[in-house]
Amino acid sequence: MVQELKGQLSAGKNKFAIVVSRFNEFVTNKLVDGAVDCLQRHGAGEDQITIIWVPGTIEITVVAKKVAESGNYSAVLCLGAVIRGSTNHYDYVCQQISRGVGQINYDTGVPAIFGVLTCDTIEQAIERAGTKQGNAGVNAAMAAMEMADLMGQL
Ligand code: INI
Repeated sequence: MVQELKGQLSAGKNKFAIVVSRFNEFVTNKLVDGAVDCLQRHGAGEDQITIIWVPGTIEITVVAKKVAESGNYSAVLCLGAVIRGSTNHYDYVCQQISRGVGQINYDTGVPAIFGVLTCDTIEQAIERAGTKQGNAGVNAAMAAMEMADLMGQL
């Protein structure tokens, strides 16, 4: 019989850290609200969720890596909002965060979830922070629960 593994969409006894950027806080606040609400609806108690604020998206990875290495969390949600401006700064921030989050996964073996919006306009970001296109914080929370549970089965 073929063995098939799938993570449960449940918080279980897992602990989740949310590392979130204050830059574009009007958007990232909504991502945190969505993530926390989703985790709690799937059984997480307050003691299972830790929210850590950092100045900007660039600062997420150093903190998320330390959190992952601590061994105290089953998954780390990285939440931020990068919105294109009139210079190419956006490209550098996007490059750093996508590479950094990937690296945390490889280096620590703790699932680091990429919940960073990378948008051309503020409207696109708002659409993905609890309006037309859902909430990227909710998606990140679901991925975190599924991965935390799956990693426990391996
Ligand atoms: N940080 C963000 O989280 N989002 C952005 O849109 C953004 N832009 O475009 O500048 C941004 N920049 C700040 C960056 O993350 C660092 O905090 C800063 O460079 C200091 O290291």
